Amino acid sequence: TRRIFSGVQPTGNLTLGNYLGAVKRFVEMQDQDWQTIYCVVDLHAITVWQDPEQLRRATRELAAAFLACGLDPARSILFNQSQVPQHAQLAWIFNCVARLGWLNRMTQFKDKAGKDRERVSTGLYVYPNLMAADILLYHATHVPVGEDQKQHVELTRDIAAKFNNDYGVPDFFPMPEPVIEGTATRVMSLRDGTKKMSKSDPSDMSRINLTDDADAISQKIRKARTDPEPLPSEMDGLEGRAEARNLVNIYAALSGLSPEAVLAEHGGKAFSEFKPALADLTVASISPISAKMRELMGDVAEIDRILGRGADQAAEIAEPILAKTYEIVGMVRSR
Ligand code: AQP
Repeated sequence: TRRIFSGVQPTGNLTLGNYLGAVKRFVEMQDQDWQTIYCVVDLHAITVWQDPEQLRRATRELAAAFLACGLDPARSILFNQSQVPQHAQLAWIFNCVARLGWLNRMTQFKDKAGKDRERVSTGLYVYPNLMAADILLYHATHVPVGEDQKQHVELTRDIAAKFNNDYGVPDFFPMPEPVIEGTATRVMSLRDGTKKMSKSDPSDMSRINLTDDADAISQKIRKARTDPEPLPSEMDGLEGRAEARNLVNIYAALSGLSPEAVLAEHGGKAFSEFKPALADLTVASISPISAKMRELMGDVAEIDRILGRGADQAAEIAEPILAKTYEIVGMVRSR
């Protein structure tokens, strides 16, 4: 079987980027021929400071977002990472497999650490090793992610290959493939077409949150940065126009049309005309999800039950794989 694993950090409001690039696609995959395992990666979240109360809320809210987007706990495993301790256990082994030089090349660390590298947590640095553990703990074969995570999946393959080679177990860990598909693998900031839309961008105007109401969404799209030219009718007319391309891609992803088809329909229009159409489409796509999320958040105990059941199912797969890993490495297991 093809087994999918992917995770999302409970670090605050989910953005349209997380939705289109990740959650929406994850849910679509449960309808195909995959075993799907999705994780709210709370251990990853604390690589940067999280207020404990906020973290608890964000964890449940992210689970609610998955459910609101159509994730079915009968067909997919949904759980939060810290309830399956094998993630942290395998990550330690991988801390001893991955090389410092590999981690030094991770662009996300460079971006997130910024200039003040001496002061970031060591967890932020070894984050990719924990991500490798998340994936390999289930012998997952496919990892749906946005563009920004491609390098981390490649590192996961390097770790798997080195482990298999060092311990002489050629096929123990599979080489997982990143699955980066669709028109919204990299949704950009509404304020700067060269930066990705991100939960942690200091400007709320740069992103659309799944919890934004219709007015906020319309205002953010109206104020989104664009150039003064009308939309082109063909794709090559988007060359060098990052902001215009981004809005077209968002429209395409939300409508299920190709970007070409969006341009065929809207080419020649000024942004003053295209933006309201995009805002209407965004509101129509997002408001049922946020309404459902609010409803689900009214019964936190039920969300916790779903996460707990998911953790039990996940641990059932993970435990034998971790036990085998310990055995391969040479850990004595006497009880
Ligand atoms: N802008 C984006 N476009 C498409 N996909 C995106 N993803 C994130 N941003 C975009 C995808 O969402 C999944 C979950 O991401 P994450 O929460 O684990 O962390 P991230 O990639 O670091 O996302 P953020 O929103 O930028 O969070 P912060 O600000 O906390 O770092 C991943 O599959 C990712 O590719």
